[in-house]
Amino acid sequence: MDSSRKVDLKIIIIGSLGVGKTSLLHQFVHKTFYEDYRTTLGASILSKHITVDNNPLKLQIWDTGGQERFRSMVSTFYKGSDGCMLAFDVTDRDSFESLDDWREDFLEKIIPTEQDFPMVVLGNKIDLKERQVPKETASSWCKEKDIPYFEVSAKNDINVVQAFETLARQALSRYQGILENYLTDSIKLTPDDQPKKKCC
Ligand SMILES: Nc1nc2c(ncn2[C@@H]2O[C@H](COP(=O)(O)OP(=O)(O)OP(=O)(O)O)[C@@H](O)[C@H]2O)c(=O)[nH]1
Ligand SMILES: [Mg+2]
Repeated sequence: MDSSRKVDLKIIIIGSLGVGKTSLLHQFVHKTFYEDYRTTLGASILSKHITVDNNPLKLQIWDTGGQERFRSMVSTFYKGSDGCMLAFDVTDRDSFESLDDWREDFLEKIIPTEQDFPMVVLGNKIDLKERQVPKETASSWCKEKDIPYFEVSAKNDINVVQAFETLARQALSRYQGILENYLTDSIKLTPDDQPKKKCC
């Protein structure tokens, strides 16, 4: 691929209320963290330019609100995603238990459904002591589904960049695969395959 051409990738972050989705994105994009909580109403978009394996990328990152009342609205934003971050809070067992629903809902709504769609799981707030989800429990859930798992802290900036880069790498590789298939299909339409026009 031409390394000078910037690829645009749409990344979406989903997960239950208050798990730290907005904080993770702000830490990644602006290197800032706020203790106060302002819930995300619907969705908002941030962007960041990064380079992964010498490939310049523009990430368009969609932050979504975890409130139940936005659930159906949020799912309309899944379309066209190149990668998905599933976030939960390691101090909130319910947020981990609802990961299955978030994942299923996402895979159901992207068309066509791809079981190996680029995804990462983030277990956030590992800086807190009141853990309810052991690392082993989360990583075995992820292993079963073949999804990379990261224990992160938006507050202390632990593993946040690594998680984004892993997802971007997966999303880029899928994107390149789609592009290659598209080009191969175009090449198949050589003049020999065209119906010959009869000369009059
Ligand atoms: N200690 C600690 N607190 C965090 C961390 N990440 C987020 N928080 C706090 O958790 C609260 C919720 O964070 P948000 O980033 O707004 O959560 P959200 O998932 O975007 O919430 P919704 O938009 O309502 O779905 C805020 O008070 C944050 O300061 C973290 O890594 N450690
Ligand atoms: Mg938010």
